[in-house]
Amino acid sequence: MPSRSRGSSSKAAAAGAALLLAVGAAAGDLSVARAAERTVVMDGVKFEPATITVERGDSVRWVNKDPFPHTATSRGAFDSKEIAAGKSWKWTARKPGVYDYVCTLHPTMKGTVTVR
Ligand SMILES: [Cu+2]
Repeated sequence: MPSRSRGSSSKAAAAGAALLLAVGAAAGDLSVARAAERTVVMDGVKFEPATITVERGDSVRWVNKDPFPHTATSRGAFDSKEIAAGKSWKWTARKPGVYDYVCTLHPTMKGTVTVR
């Protein structure tokens, strides 16, 4: 009796592990296929590209190539705070909409992220 119950519980554990593996692999494939990372470069006191459209779930990474800090700030939506020279900051787009943003340090620096 003890050996029988031991046998069946290890069988169940093996089945559970196989199921977890299968679910994990499927989720991994989905995220690789669907979530993209897009880059906006901050260079010459400009966002390049200034206008970008992404899919919900994608992320946008701002990369500061200027030798001084910038921000990517969309009131009520996202705020990178100061991104130092040579650094970057990433935001994941979770909600569809049109997000106008500025650099709070250089108000002539403007951009738009559209999330579909
Ligand atoms: Cu700036």
